[in-house]
Amino acid sequence: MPVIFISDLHLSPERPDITRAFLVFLQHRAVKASAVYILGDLFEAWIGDDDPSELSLNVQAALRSLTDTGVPLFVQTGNRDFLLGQGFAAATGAKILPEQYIAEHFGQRVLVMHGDSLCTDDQAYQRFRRYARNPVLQFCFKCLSLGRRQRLAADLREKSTAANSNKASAIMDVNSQAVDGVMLKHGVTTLIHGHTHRPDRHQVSNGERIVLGDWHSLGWVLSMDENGYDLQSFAIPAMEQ
Ligand code: LP5
Ligand code: MN
Repeated sequence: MPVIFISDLHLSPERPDITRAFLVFLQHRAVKASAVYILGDLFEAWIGDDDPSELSLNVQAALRSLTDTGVPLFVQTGNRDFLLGQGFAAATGAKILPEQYIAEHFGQRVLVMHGDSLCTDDQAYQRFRRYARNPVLQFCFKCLSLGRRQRLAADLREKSTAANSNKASAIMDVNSQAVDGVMLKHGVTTLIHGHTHRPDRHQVSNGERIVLGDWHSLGWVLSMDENGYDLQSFAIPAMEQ
């Protein structure tokens, strides 16, 4: 049975088609996997494990159904859902992984990451990242009401979209020295990440860098088995009006 890697679904109430495609994927595909890895940005914005929204509860229930069938589920956080925590892990049965994690399957060691920390040319983002990952700030944020957290998250999303429209595309991609450095540090020849929304397979100095795609009009899945990797996409059907 294959191991499956996905990332950047950006689930939100505005895109019920993607949520539906994900629930179908869990029921028909993920249940046949020997492990499922979600490498960050499962959600468009996660404001805390206490969010009682329909989307949050439905997705957590679906992930719990998956882990109840015995499929191990591993989740990394991304730059949109870095507040996913132990409440989410307890509700879903998922194991939350550190930012850099070595997955071992079929006799291979592979480094998995969300990928945002590799975008070192994007200095404005790296500054924001350090700020947003500050535990004291996160604690203060989680003390706010759900409504205020939602408004702050929406404000951050707006600022991010505006900032991105002024950034060169190359700046928002991974830095090749950062890639080489992290692969050397872990002694791996394969790195799998998401975040950049540029699905592809690249030969790099130390082996291969496989980039997962974001789910938009297409969904992306990387399947690994004893024969290697297969990066696949599929169409996400539109909702009937
Ligand atoms: O996300 P995306 O694709 O638009 O762009 C990312 C980088 N942007 C971000 C910001 C997120 O989108 C915000 C999501 C917040 C949801 C969770 C809320 C929890 C908040 C908890 C706070 C403790 O990640 C973007 C990159 C791009 O990827 C490509 O890599 O370029 O980086 C930026 O846009 C950063 C900007 O350059 C600067 C951001 C300005 C905001 C500063 C306001 C600070 C006020 C903070 C108040 C809490
Ligand atoms: Mn991301």
